[in-house]
Amino acid sequence: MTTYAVGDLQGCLNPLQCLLERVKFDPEVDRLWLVGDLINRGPDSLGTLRFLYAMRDSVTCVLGNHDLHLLAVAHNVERLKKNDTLQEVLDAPDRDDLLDWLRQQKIMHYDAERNMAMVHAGIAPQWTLEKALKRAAEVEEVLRDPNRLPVFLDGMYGNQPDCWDGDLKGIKRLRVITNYFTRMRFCKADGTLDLVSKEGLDTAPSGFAPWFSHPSRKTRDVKIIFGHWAALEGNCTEPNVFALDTGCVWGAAMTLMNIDSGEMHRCNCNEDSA
Ligand SMILES: [Mn+2]
Repeated sequence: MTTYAVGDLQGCLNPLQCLLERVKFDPEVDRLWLVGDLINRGPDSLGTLRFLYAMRDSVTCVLGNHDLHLLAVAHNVERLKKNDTLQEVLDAPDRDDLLDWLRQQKIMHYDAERNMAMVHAGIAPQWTLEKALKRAAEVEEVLRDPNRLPVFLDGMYGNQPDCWDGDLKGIKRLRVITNYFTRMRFCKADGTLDLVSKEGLDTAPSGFAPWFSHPSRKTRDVKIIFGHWAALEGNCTEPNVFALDTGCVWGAAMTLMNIDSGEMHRCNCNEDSA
């Protein structure tokens, strides 16, 4: 049994299948971890979801901002944006199966045996592993509760509050937790978020740095796999932190990592992007 992790798919099914074939992935025995943003912007969001759903027993997945956006649109609390390529999912006869599966996925995954965590964007630097798992579980619980889900999806958008505070309650609390796990790139050592800057490393406002680079970060002893930040191009010099989004949907490449050996595979997928 081998466990692999793959970067943001964003509806790029062909490169995913190309990578799985290359490592002779066998869903009967191997496992696939996904850093989220399974869909949107790319050519085949529906095909990607169906492919993963069919092999769901072999999949471990955390949700990204695009996945949450799809859930919000499906619950009519948000409208499709100009560049969204999600209509085919919304119109699909099996959409309820796919969307129900999606909202059962995690916000943060932790494998104790490997001391390895997986999140879409990052982990707030001021949170220990235990705190981060508890905060993620708060959002996971709401996603699984059909009665609370629409209110959460409706209220999750926004850049405020821009810092965690244990006294936060209700939707503000869930919003800032969601922003750390699914949207964060730059923050201050105390966890204050900057959600406005563009992706480039040179765009950080003064006092802000990539979430993983703060020396006081409390998860430095945990291996962390993340996606979301294509501009890093997979280059993260921080020990034990692995950036897997290599911008497949933008015409670059998709990255698959053997999480035990560290071996990386890339599929260049220019020809597959519509
Ligand atoms: Mn993302």
